[in-house]
Amino acid sequence: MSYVEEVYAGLEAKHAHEPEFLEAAKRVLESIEPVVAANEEKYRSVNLLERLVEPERIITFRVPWVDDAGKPQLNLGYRVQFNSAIGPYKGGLRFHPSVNQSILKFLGFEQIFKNSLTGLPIGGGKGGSDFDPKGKSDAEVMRFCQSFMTELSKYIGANVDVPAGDIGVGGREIGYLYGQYKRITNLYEGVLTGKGLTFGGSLARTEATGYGLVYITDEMVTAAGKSVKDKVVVISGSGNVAQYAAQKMQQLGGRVVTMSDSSGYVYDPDGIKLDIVFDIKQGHRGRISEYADRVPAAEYHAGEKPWGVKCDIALPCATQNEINGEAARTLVANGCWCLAEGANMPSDSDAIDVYEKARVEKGFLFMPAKAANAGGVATSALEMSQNSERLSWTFEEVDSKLHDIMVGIYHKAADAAAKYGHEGDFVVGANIAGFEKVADAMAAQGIV
Ligand code: NDP
Ligand code: 2IT
Repeated sequence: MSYVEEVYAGLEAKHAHEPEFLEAAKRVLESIEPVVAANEEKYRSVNLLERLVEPERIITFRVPWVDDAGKPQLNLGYRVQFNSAIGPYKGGLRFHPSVNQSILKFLGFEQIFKNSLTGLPIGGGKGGSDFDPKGKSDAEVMRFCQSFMTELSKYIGANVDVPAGDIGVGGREIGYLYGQYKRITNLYEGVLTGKGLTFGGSLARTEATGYGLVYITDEMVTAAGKSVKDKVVVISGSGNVAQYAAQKMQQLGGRVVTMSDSSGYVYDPDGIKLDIVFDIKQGHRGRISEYADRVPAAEYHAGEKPWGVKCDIALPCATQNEINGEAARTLVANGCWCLAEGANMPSDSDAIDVYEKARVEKGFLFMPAKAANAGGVATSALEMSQNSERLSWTFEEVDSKLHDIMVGIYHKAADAAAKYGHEGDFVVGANIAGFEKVADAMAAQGIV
């Protein structure tokens, strides 16, 4: 057994009940095999891989709160502080009924390499709760956030751990969480990112993940001698990432024809009208089905995902495992030649095997999440910099840095893949490029 296989076998035995985490760990460990083989003695001597796959700390706590009817409610809260070798823990908070330790460990593990790829000094973490903000009043969301932060505040800080948004956590939730942190600690510090612009938030953070996804997609497509202009683009999700991916894609001339939520997807052959999506989702937290009620040319497909729609480019921007092998085969058979992941781990292992086969056979372009959606956390790190120097940069300044970071990530992934004999395989390239910096820092800091 190779060192990588040994470590994975140990992980599987210890954490058999954590399928999402095992899936993410397996993919990374397989990818970094060539680097590990070249440095085996060095890594083994400090137990590097065994330490890499275990979080430094997991904090779990109960979150009691009272609903509008005066009834007591209880949720679970978590923070996975996975790896602080290259900087303070950094990563989002997810509020969704599906949240459990396996999902947060997979997200925290991916975050280590994603954050490393940005080139900025941020470690990996993730947190959240099985609380569902959907259908709750603002007052209920506020009371929940206050209770959640009352406990979380003991473990975070501007130089310790800096959470941000993710599914179910947007500007409203970050505002309530920040207010409670400040009230409890009496500190006005950049302890959360994605803050409102009037209290330390960064311009372009709202747009950053979606814009960054399109910047790296554009770079990859251009490097392959093609263009996104006039191409048909299928997007899943209609939340923060999906909305701004759609906006930037339209600005570059792509024709976005679908968006979705967990109830179904809409198809608009004339191109999605984003002012309507913004009104539905940002204006009144409505369902995407409303789009078809308002746009006569659009169709609504209840209970379905958009992967059967013919397209050139697919940008999954909803959640993990939303594309399986069958959906991936349908996409490729229908002529899709490029897929970049806005969501974290939206493609399951079978789907990734389909992309890899299509890459080898016909140059299919695939950019995995940890590279493709790194623009959000990169801009969070830019928000931390602005908070530290107590200054605010212009939209253009932040957007231009974001663009440079995404172009840089494309080249890091492409170069690392080529260096280890996997030219064009950005899964291997992103994992290796992300891993090398973290491994160096861990080895240098001793067995801690
Ligand atoms: P939002 O909460 O703003 O939007 C999530 C979207 O995905 C909604 O349309 C939601 O539909 C849909 N969705 C969520 N869960 C499911 C599900 N189980 N099945 C089908 N659809 C689902 O979240 P974000 O846009 O912020 O996040 C989307 C993805 O991007 C996540 O994977 C997240 O981890 C990733 N990401 C986010 C970053 C950020 O900066 N926000 C940064 C990097 C990655 P519904 O409303 O019906 O639930
Ligand atoms: O998955 C992610 O990278 C995020 N949800 C953003 C994390 C952050 O700290 O901005």
